[in-house]
Amino acid sequence: MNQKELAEIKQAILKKVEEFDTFACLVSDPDEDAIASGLAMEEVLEQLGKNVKLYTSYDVEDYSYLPRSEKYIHQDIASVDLSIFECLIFLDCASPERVLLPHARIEEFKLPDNVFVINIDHHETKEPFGDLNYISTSLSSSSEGIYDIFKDKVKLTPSLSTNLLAAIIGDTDCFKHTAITTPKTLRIAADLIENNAKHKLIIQNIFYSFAEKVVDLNIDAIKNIKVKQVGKYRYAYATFNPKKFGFTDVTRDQRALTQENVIRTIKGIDFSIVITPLEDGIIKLSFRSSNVYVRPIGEHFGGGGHNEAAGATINMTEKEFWQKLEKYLETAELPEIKN
Ligand SMILES: [Mn+2]
Repeated sequence: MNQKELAEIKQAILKKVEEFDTFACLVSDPDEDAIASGLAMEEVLEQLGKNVKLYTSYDVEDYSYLPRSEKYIHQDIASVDLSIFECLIFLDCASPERVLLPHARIEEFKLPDNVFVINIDHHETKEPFGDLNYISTSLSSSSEGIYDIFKDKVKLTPSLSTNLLAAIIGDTDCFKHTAITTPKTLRIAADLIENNAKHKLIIQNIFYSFAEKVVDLNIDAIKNIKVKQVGKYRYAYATFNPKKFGFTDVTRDQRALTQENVIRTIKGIDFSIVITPLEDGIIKLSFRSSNVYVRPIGEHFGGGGHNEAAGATINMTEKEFWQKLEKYLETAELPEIKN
């Protein structure tokens, strides 16, 4: 979407938000952007005098440092009656089933009729699912979308500023993802810090607060990193074993030590892959670019995301996945990253 379209959608969203009274905010599976954007959106609506409920299908205990984190209702969204709300606001979701638990994502998630859907996101999407979609891949985060739309309508309280900034720092990996860290993103961050966002609290909690068990989980994955060449592409990969360490799943933040700080640093690779086998034969895939875009790989496995960070949830064995990947890479043409 271009700037003119976004400006029009912004006005349309503001009008609809004014019109409705009851809202549910729904967020993607946990990362700083999803969780903190949900909290920011909830506060925006509360400041505007609306009735709002904020849901997550996941345990978000790791995000309890975020202001107002107690606002989350932890309930499997597949079991929430969404038809009682006038308006649903989806945050950070490339598709509606992103709000569900991984095993429920394989099937389509049907939204109730007669409920208005607003979608604020920054993932590449072929067919946006909302009635109004504020989506741009040039946004650092969904949080930046909330800031764009509502900044002039609400007060940037310390809690709102902190949540908006946590989401931006999370998704840019502290401004290291150059493709999404624009001058505008940096200006917004400056504005949020000027408005008393708790910068140190955010940095401490995102980057320097891993539980020992999470470090052990990462050490295990790091020990198994391998590098392989298939066709034109050289990639590094690792497998997480959540079960071995008493986890049922591994969040993006929990994977970060391996994914952002070790595997991605290997010189001469085009991209990296981290896989996480879950229960019931489900595997979560996560791809990160070094030299080529990985979104096409995510899409090949039924997922998607960003050009430089993509993922998918699949129902196949590890062996089947690696075979299918190699077959794909033998003839794949992945665009090079130019910036
Ligand atoms: Mn995001």
